[in-house]
Amino acid sequence: MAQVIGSSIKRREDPALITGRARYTDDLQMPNMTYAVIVRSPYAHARIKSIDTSQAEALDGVVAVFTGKDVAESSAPGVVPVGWILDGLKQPAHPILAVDTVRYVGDGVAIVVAEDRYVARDAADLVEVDYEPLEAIIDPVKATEKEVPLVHANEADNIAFEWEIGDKAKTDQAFANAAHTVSFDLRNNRLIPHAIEPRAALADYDPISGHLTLHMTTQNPHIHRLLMSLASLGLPEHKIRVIAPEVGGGFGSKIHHYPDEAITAWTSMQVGRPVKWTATRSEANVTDAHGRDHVTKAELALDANGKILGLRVNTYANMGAYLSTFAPAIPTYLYGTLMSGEYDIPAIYCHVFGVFTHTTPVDAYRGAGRPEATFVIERLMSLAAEATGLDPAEIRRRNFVASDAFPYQTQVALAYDSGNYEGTLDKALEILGYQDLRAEQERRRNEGDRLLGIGFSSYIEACGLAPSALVGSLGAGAGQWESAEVRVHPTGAVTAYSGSSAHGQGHKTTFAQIVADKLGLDIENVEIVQGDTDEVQFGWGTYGSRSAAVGGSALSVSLDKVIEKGRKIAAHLLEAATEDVVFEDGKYFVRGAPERSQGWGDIALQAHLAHNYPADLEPGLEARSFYDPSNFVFPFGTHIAVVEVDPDTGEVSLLRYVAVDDVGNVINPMIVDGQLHGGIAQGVGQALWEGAVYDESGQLVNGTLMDYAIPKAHKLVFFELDRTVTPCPHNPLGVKGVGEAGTIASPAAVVNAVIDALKPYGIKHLDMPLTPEKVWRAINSNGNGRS
Ligand code: MCN
Repeated sequence: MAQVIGSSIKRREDPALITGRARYTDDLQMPNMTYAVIVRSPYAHARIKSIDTSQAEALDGVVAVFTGKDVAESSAPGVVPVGWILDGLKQPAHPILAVDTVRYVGDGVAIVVAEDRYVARDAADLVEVDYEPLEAIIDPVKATEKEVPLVHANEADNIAFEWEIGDKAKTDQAFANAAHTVSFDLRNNRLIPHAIEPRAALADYDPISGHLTLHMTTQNPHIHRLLMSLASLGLPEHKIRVIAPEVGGGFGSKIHHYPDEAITAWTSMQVGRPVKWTATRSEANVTDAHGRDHVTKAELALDANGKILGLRVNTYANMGAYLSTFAPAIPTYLYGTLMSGEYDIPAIYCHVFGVFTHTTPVDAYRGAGRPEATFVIERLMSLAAEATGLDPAEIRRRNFVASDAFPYQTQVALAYDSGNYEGTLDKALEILGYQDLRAEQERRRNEGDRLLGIGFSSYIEACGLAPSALVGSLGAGAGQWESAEVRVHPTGAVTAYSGSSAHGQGHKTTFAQIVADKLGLDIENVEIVQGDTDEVQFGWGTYGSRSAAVGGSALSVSLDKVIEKGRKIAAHLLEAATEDVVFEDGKYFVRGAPERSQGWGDIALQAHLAHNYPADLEPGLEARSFYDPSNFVFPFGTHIAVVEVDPDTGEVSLLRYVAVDDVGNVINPMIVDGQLHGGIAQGVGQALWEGAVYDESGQLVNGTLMDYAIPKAHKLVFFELDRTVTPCPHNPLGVKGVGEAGTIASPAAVVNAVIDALKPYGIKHLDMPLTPEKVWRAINSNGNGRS
């Protein structure tokens, strides 16, 4: 039988998606349903003097209006918790509706419920909030200074936490001994996630049974059930059912526990009717947790041969007005620990301030800390190439962790599982035709043609977060194992329940491939169920590119269990010893005698009939596993961007993009390529076009798609992808994650390419996004411009 794992089976999800049959939260209708609109602060910082809801309440069709005071006076805890605690972390209260102070534009102050969404919208405009505007602080560096507005008045300052990793003294010593040092200051631009489907919730509280059913746009239904129960609603966990219907992308933004879904659920409990809330696009842009937003100084010390001696990084991470669910982990354990990149670096020190400002909270966005770390190290490597006169490919090669050095313990906590960094670099150079391209670059420079730039990013990422005991010791309020239950039906067909929760990644295809491959089944006989806390055993959900490595492994372990049980039944039927029975291509037979066999379906039927059956075995064929890996997985690769810069306009065009990735064994090559395509596009977006811009008063000035530029297909190129395969040594499938790889690698590749193109102008660094205006000004500010 053909191997199913490793085949580019078409996504089983797509027919429903592309024919419009898929049902998203906002498509759902319930009898007696009402619609909610959340009234939001137009100020970044203000005191709420009073709220008058009387006009809104008087509007025909309005069911109820609630404010933060109503929540505070109810029996519900009514807060949004923090899910990752660092030493010394400030944890100011975060109510699900603001009570006396608003802290960012978009902070919710009231909720209006009406018979239809248009009445709710009109009534929201009738809620009169009397604000006393206060001075806002937006810049994360300024926010740490003295005499600045405090985001949380009862805290001493705006520093949410201070965190460090590595050895400062040893790193300082490395710099003292260096033949070359390079440094740069950077702003890693703030990004808005822009999942195609905005966040939405449909809460249905039944006052008789006390049960709440909450359909919502979530990447992790069980986490949301837990936090709704503990922190927001105070309902017993077993009386809450969270369901993720079709979810139209998340990119991290649907991990977090937001006030909005909680207040929707709380409101349904008050009115005793179903309540639906769906964010508008502009609302999503000010309330979905943003990503990145670091201000960093980074320095690299090297010896005379271009070998790295030390790396020093100081970062101010903008956390926004409140700590979002996993926000404290992003600029710390998902950032500082990645600083060694693919390199053997003997001394590293990374220091981080997490800072409150009057802006939208910042949390995980595709890559989450790892793109920021990769940007630091990969820009430094290109600056170091320049300083040492080495080719950017050569300086990387000189510093790679050798392929025989795994497992490799870095100076910043992580132990890389397996790798072959030269392998991906060599392959990428070959695909690119590197030497010819450099010659072409030289020719263009000499002939005054449009500028050509070649940019490298040899990245590593840590994903498939684990093990639970370790992340717990680092402050996680979550486990990082994953669950899978396999139910074999009497015909041998299988329904598998996974604690992962896909929202675009194609688990219904890839997880079914794992089942079909292991059991020798046609994939049509496999169904994957996710995203419903009443149907699926507890699981931690989908983020951190963990589902294949952790959720897929849990599934594999459960499959091994049902295969093992089947072996006992087969041994009984074949009148052989269990250890002599083998299972291959969906059949059990005595080793060496395949002509007498029991098929998977025969065994499944016998397990249910239990007529001719081993005496000491229970009937039925089901297994459940909770898989807790022994380590993260560490995918890696080399991405190379080739750009053209028009010196007259500053316009950057992407000419080629070569990506050679290694994600271990591959379950579905087409899905893996698709994940890379999406990720690369998002990373190119960060490098060239995207960035949330706040004015001094805290208004998000580009909060609509008219002025926030997300990548468009015609601005991109056909990505040239290839891979090497270095299996993960510690999970049963040998897989590593791929969901974020493209986003992690690509910003540095593109920026390195643009700076390479601008070399004749002596430009060392420009902050993302590299808009035509920024590039044009840089060219002209050095007096070299042609205009
Ligand atoms: N896969 C595979 N072989 C591998 C690794 C993965 O075939 N060696 C397959 C998996 O089985 C899965 C897909 O590739 O179908 C992605 O797997 P994985 O890397 O495990 O990532 P997750 O499924 O955990 O998805 C999370 C990841 C993250 S963190 C973000 S952010 C992201 C991403 O996935 N958001 C996405 N991809 C996205 N894709 C879509 N369409 N929408 C999003 O919001």
